[in-house]
Amino acid sequence: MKRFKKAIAVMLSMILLFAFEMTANASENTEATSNQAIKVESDIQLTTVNEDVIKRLTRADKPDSVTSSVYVMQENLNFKTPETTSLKRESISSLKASPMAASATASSATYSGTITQEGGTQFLYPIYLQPGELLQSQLDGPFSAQLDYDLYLYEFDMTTGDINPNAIDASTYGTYFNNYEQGAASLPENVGTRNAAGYEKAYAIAVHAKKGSSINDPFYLTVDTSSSYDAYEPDESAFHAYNFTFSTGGSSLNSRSIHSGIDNDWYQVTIPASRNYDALNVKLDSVSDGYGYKAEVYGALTGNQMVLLPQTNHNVSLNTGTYYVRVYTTNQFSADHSYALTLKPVLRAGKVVITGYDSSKNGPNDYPTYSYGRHYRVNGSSSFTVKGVVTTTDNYPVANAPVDVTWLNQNWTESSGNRTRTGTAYTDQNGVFSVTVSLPPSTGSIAEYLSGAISFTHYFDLSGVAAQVRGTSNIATDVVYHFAYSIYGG
Ligand SMILES: [Ca+2]
Ligand SMILES: [Ca+2]
Repeated sequence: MKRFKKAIAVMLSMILLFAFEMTANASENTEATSNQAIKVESDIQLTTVNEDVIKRLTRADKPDSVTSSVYVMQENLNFKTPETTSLKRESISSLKASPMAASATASSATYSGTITQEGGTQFLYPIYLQPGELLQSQLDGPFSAQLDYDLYLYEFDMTTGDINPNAIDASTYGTYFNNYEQGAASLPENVGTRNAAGYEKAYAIAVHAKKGSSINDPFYLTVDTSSSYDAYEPDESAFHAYNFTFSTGGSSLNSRSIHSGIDNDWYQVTIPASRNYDALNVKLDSVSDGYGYKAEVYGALTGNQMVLLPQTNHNVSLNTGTYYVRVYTTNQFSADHSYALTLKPVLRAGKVVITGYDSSKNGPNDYPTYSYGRHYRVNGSSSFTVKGVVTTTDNYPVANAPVDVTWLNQNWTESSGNRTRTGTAYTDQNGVFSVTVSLPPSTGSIAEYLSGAISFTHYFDLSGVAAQVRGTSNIATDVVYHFAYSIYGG
């Protein structure tokens, strides 16, 4: 008799599971889940992964995907015959220093110019830099996909009036139009240097028409000198990106500032083939957000064309490879404000486990062993809470994962309105979810006689629970006794 009941139990369980997958999982591939064992308990060892803070940055060695003539200067610029003797000074100054930054000496100017033939160069010099000062320059435009201009930085010999032909910095992206909030544009070219000598030095900036030229499409050259900046400057282009290594729980950096309107800080991230995430959450602190700072992620195509990757709620989908994160401002800047840049992997849900239940009538510990096995028991017309955890395959908790919970009592017909109950919850930072539904009465389809000093007969149904991570094949199922009533003797 007992063996028979067990067989029925197994069969019912299978039926329940099958019904579930028809109900809760109709659109998903159920093959992987149909063999899932029914079990209540699970001992998941969660790895505690707190966000860590990066204390020190290391300069990326020559980046793999961005190849640059910074390292091998091969452009043969003609130093003797600049196209025109002067560039036109513009008064385009949409960026403003935060009031807090007013203490440091800083100056900024924007010039415009054109280049009449491919291979031509426009120079701006001399630019003087006092000991310890930082020089930054940005080239915007020309705003044409057919043109490709680059930016070079040289030392200028004040005694001879000659430019030292070995560039000390260069920015040589290929033209690629991205959609920015401010409009479509190719990533600007940025260079920078710090005067580490104990005396005044002079510099020259060159705009070089690498591909095409136009007398109608001007370029804009902004030059900025500052005496107050963070210790990692200059790092004005992806060619000088610092390595940013993040842990599974995310990593943040808060030791840097955007000290000028054209300050660009660059980080390199490497996405390995073996990983438990498909996207990266890229975020700045709220003060930086308020200043108009942006943290953008770029991929590099051939020819150093920099492609801005789309963000959804600060999440950027990434494949295996190398990417570049750019921090800059679109409005205010301040040498006194350290921005917090946080990179956090959006972990991939690998499994879901039901860890326990609760009910207003039964509490969390009501696990009778009827002849169908030891299962949680929930009374009819009671609240019913399903608790669980979503992790990666390597047991890291997955936060913000949507979990759909379905409860099914197949003794009720569809038209009764009592057959299913559903609820949804998002996992918390520990990957934990909790879904509460209100259950209908039990039909009491099963009677089990419990002999003892005082004998009872319990009436209940077998019901089932499924918890599924939405949009995935990760599903956990279980059997729960749906209790009706008990009578003395029987
Ligand atoms: Ca370029
Ligand atoms: Ca910088």
